[in-house]
Amino acid sequence: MKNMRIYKIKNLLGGLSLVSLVAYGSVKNEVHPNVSSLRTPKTEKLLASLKSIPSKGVMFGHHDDTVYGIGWEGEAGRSDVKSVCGDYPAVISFDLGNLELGDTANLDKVPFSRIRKEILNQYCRGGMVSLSWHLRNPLTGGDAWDVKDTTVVKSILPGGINHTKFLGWLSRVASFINSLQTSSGVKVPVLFRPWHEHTGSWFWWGEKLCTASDYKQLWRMTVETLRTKGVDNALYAYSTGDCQTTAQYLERYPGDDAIDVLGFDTYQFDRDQYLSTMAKSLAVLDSVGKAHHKVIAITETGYEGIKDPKWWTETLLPAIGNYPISYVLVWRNARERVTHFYAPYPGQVSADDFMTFYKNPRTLFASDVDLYK
Ligand code: BMA
Repeated sequence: MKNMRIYKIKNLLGGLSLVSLVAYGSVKNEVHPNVSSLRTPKTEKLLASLKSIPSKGVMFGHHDDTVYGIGWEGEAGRSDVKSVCGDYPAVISFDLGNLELGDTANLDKVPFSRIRKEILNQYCRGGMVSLSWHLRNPLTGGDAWDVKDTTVVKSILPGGINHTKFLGWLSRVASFINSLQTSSGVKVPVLFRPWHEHTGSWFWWGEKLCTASDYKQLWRMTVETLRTKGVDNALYAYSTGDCQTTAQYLERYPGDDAIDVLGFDTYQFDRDQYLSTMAKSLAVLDSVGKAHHKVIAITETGYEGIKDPKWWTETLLPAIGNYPISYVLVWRNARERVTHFYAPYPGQVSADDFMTFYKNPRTLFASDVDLYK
């Protein structure tokens, strides 16, 4: 039922499972041996809420939802999803790409000041924000998709020629996440999802671009550095591309002490292929999630241009089935690339079906959740 608020009554400070993160480099370090100092109470509440969400339903998410859409940009309060169903997504994601350079806007030309404001707005709605990071290539100066050189990850690890430079990049990320505060000084929790789709080889941190050990070290260095810089309002998501087996899923997993949410990214190109990939990937994700006691999510998905009028109820919902995923997030409605959209807008062929999807008691939007109470 829509507009049903979800209240959390758990003792959210109990049962912390996080242990201190061990070394990422050659020297063993222990960061914050006192686990309760790693995350703020609100961040712990978010994690507890994410764990309990699957008993209520699946949160719907959309990338860049409130910053632009089809035929508009930057209007306060606007959202293509809201224009269609009257409610905001329960999860909104934004990208930090180019923040590392000290730029004022991200790689998709969204000002970071606006992103900060929208993160606060989503927090006030009781919803969640996830942050991806399509960062530049620190060795070549190219973008995240510059995969010409296979030594990039090595170059930013301890001892590498770009290690110091990369720590500076992480400092900017830390400052941004630390700056997410309400007017009363409460730090706003976010789900940070860097180094995604690493089972493919289209980003410089991808499978064929670094060893499993280097990739794990990259993750641990990232989490440990952010924690050292005072980031206590982040949860961390590990998201592969499609995955066929548990072994493949876990090959580069940095460890339970570094990760809070497990997910994967997969898109529809062909419907049959999508349904079978979703079935395999969800079965793997579900079993790894249970074995590692982690929240699971479909961290990115969608059908570019949503050419199927019934995609939401006849493809996406059946694909998710009864798996206990906390959220499913579709990618952005680009205002600068005509067919590059993944959520409906008024008049789009799947808009009516999206309303049916919205009304389904299992789908949760912003007004259905209150993740920090
Ligand atoms: C990709 C596309 C790009 C975009 C990038 C980062 O999937 O949407 O146009 O720049 O994500 O948001």
